[in-house]
Amino acid sequence: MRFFQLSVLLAASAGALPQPEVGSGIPSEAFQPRAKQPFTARTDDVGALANKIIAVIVGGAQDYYIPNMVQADVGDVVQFQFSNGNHTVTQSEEASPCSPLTGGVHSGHIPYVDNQTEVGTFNLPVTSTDPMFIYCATGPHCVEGQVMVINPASEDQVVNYAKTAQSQTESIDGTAIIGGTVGTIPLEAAAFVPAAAEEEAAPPGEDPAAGGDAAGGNETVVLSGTVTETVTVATATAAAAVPTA
Ligand SMILES: *[C@@H]1O[C@H](CO)[C@@H](O)[C@H](O)[C@H]1NC(C)=O
Ligand SMILES: *[C@@H]1O[C@H](CO)[C@@H](O)[C@H](O)[C@H]1NC(C)=O
Ligand SMILES: *[C@@H]1O[C@H](CO)[C@@H](O)[C@H](O)[C@H]1NC(C)=O
Ligand SMILES: [Cu+2]
Repeated sequence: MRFFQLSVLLAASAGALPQPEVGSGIPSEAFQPRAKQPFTARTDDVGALANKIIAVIVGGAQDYYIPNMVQADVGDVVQFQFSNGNHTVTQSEEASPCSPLTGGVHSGHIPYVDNQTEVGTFNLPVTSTDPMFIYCATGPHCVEGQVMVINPASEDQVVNYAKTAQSQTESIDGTAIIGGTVGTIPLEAAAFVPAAAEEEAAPPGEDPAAGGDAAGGNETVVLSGTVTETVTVATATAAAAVPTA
């Protein structure tokens, strides 16, 4: 009786195992990889391989990028969050700040004005660890030093790029949006606090005094003063473009 039960058990478990089809001619070794546990080994590496979202603040009380250098791995996304003013993320050559690189990244002009509850973003997927040189193509901002570097080879490279920018006599705008995705996030989710709302008298969202004439000339300075006018249009554009974010 006992022997009988044991035999039934053995037969049942043998039936549950994967059985090579004898008739198919596949050797039994072909089934060995199935017995391994691939998940154990991979768990350790997941942390190191995980992609990051790296926030960079654009504009605000001052016309700068914060931070102005980031280290990003391939697969990371640099999320530019646009604070006060009207700024861009535009790629240049290292030796030619303030001029768009042909085929390089460009976000278009993205504003933030007082009381805005949504923040415009530009999500830039990082596809290379080579240094990427970025400037703001609005008015004289680049010439005034609104530049940054993704994956700089050194801190000096960032300083030198900024100095080269400040020696330019003009800043050239980008054209089509390329290299990233325009979107919005709620202000509460942003990595910045907007500059205090300005009084009626002053043009909101921009500091006219900051315009200075460092090397910009008059045309560019006028552009930075226009920020107030087209608020509604640009906000609608950003909202409509929300696709993934
Ligand atoms: C922002 O809100 C304040 C307080 O309600 C108001 O005085 C100001 O005009 C608003 N600014 C804009 C640009 O809507
Ligand atoms: C800007 O224009 C004003 C008025 O025409 C002039 O006085 C000033 O010198 C100009 N500044 C520059 C940097 O060209
Ligand atoms: C932002 O600046 C660009 C270039 O100066 C200008 O064409 C655009 O109208 C501005 N947008 C807003 C909302 O001020
Ligand atoms: Cu700017």
